[in-house]
Amino acid sequence: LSQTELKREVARAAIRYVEPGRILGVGTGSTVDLFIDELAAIRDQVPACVSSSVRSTKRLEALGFKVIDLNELGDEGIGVYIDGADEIDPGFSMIKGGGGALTREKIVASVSKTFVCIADASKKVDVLGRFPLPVEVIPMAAAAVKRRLEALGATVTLRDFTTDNGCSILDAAGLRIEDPKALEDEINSWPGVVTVGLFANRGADVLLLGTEAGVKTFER
Ligand code: DER
Repeated sequence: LSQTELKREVARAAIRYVEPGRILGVGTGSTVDLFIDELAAIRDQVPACVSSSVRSTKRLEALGFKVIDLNELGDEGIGVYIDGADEIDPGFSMIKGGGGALTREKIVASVSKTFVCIADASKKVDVLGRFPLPVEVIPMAAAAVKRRLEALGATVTLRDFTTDNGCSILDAAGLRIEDPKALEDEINSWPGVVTVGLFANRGADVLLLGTEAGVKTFER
C-alpha cells in the first residue's frame, strides 16, 4: 500500500471516533486532509469544527462545514481532536509541526477531551528526534533561539515559512529525545519561543496507525 493509501485508511478509521452533535477539533496535514474528505459523509452529525490552521479551515468550509473560532466555544468544549503527527513514540509523545501549524494545534489539543492521532506506520518510532524538531519563535528571537538549540547539539535551519501567527519556525535536526517532557518544558521556558513541536505534556490518547496489515489501534 502507498503511504497515501495508508493515510486514507487511518483517516477513514478515525470517523468512528467523531461524537455526533459535538464540536470537533481538527488538526492539520495531509492525513487530516484525507480525514476531512471522509468526514463530509457525516457532515450532518458535526454541528461545527474548531480548526488548527487556515489550511484546514479552507478545506472544511469548502465541504460545507461550519468552522468556529475557539473564543466562540461555550462550556460544551471540544470532545475529540483529530490530528496527525510527524513522529510518535511508545509513550504517545509526538513531534509535530512539519505542517507549520504546531501552535494552534497545541492550543486546540489542550482544550480537547480526547486527542486521536492518525498516522501511517512511518511515524511510529522508539525515540523521537529523527524528524527535525520544529520550534515556532517570535522572528526577532530566531537567532538567539537557534544558538540555544545548537548548544543542545542540534543542526538548526530557519524554515522559509511564516506561520498563521506571523512567526518563524526553526527546525532542529539531530536530536535524540529520550525525555520529551523535560525537553518540552526546557524549550518552552526560553524567551522568544512561541511553541515547541513536542507534544509530551499533552500527548495523544489514541493512536490509529496505518500499516500494511491494516489499521492498528493503540490506547494510552
Ligand atoms: O504539522 C503537523 O503537526 C501535522 O500534524 C503534520 O506533521 C502531519 O503530517 P502529515 O502531513 O504526514 O499528516
